[in-house]
Amino acid sequence: MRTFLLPIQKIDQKMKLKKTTQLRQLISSNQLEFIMEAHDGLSAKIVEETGFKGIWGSGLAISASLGVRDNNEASWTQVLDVIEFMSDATSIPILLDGDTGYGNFNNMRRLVKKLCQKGAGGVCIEDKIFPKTNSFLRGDRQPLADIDEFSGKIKAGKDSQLDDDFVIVARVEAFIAGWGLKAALERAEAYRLAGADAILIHSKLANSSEIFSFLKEWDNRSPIVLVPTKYYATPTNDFRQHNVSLVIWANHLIRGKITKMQEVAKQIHTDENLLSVEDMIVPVKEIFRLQDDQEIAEAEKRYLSQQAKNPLKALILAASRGKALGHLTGDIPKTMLKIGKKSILERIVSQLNEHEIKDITVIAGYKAEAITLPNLNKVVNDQYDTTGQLVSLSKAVDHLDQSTLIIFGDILFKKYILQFAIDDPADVVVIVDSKIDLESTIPSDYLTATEPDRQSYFSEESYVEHMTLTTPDKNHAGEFIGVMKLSPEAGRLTSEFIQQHQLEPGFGSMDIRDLINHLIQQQIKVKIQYISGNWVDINRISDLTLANEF
Ligand code: SPV
Ligand code: MG
Repeated sequence: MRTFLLPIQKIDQKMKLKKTTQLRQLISSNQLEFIMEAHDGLSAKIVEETGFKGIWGSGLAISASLGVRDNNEASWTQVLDVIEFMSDATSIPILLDGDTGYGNFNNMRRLVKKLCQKGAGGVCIEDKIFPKTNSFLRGDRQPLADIDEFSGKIKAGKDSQLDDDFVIVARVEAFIAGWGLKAALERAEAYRLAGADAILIHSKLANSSEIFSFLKEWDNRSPIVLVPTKYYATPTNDFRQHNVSLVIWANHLIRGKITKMQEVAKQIHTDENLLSVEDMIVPVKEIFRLQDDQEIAEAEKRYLSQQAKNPLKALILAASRGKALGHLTGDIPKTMLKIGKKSILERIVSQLNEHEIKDITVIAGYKAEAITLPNLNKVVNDQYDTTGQLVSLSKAVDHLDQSTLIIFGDILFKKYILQFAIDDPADVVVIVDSKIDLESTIPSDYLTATEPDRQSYFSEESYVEHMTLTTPDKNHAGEFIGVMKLSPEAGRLTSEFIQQHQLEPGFGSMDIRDLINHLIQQQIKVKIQYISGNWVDINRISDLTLANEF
């Protein structure tokens, strides 16, 4: 039988109960449970990863974080948008502080449906009049809802829930408005009979006397929820002993956040620099962790195109002076010589940019400080005068972990040439000019190949057999122009080669052709992309004329 393995994240989600069911279990378990206030996706996430089993979507905290008052100034849909972000960011249930239900029974019906759709676990509504005022403000003057009207609202909510386990908590404000125990009990009982899954009995006293007098009379008729913001000195065990089901820590993250924000803002304002706050706050990478950036990195591996997943980098070998160019390279390396209005290096870089290659590292040497182009990484081979290209390349081995173009810093070439290297999926690709001048007496990187350039679309693929620094002869299939591409695997072999050989005496004089010959010896196929002209390398003053014509 086949088994289908699910990615870990999916298993986690599958194993977790529905949020409504989780919340129902919190109010009906026979132990005291706790939920913690959150007011946005981030704080909700922090609540969950701290270990809380549920979230209080506090009206006070959400309105405060939106910069408005706890008087229904934020519309109910604006609150719902926040709840949606909170719910998406977490896997534990949210009990929304739904104030008065944002209107009458009909508004309550729509609210409950929408909360079910958006993945909340339940809603708590209080028996006040819309628009409400926070219970700790002018409490005595706050009018309470008519008991029947409020009971109808609870019934309407229960009748509209799309999920059997959705929780409706009825909050009794009788103590807040100064009506005393009898009124509180009368209301709580009416709401229980109307179908409320739990009763939140609220108090603004600094001690829990009202609450405990209520609990005594209530006698476990239904689950009880408390918000001990004002009577915070009451030992939690006392709630346990009174069979309280759920305690809400109602506003402590927003208060903690305000403390810290005021402290940090003041410090930066005073200091006019960031030195002293750096140790007071989380590093930016903690934000990325909380945003679960890691997940995107993994998803990219699965979903992005090869090119986007493994973007090309470029290394430009530009350490040499170009002595043959005399005074022209007195103050600058050859790569910075101007051909027309732009230096050779600028031209190479802008070609790379046109191919969307932005991660470019120049390996400088002679007059390295003269290389000042923006957006380039620069590493320096100090021994540029006595060493070859592989010593230069060794300065950038840690760049070879991705597909990499290696380009000599003293060549100019037509745009399509880079495209040939980019498009070829082979592990190692070299660009080879098959148009060679057999009369030339100038040594360069000539090579023999498995197939000559037949200049036909249907030609066999051709691979380098051997590359030598020599003058050309008829056995040569062409000249390596100084553009090659390495796959990550070829990059890894190149790094290994460099690491193994860099302490040996001969390493200092090795060039790219020695690397290519080594890769061939290791049975790595070095694929040729043939071109015919359309490039120049600049070695002598006479090359400058050619380059200018080019
Ligand atoms: C809230 O957190 O918004 C509440 C609790 O409703 S209280 O502020 O105590 O009224
Ligand atoms: Mg509230």
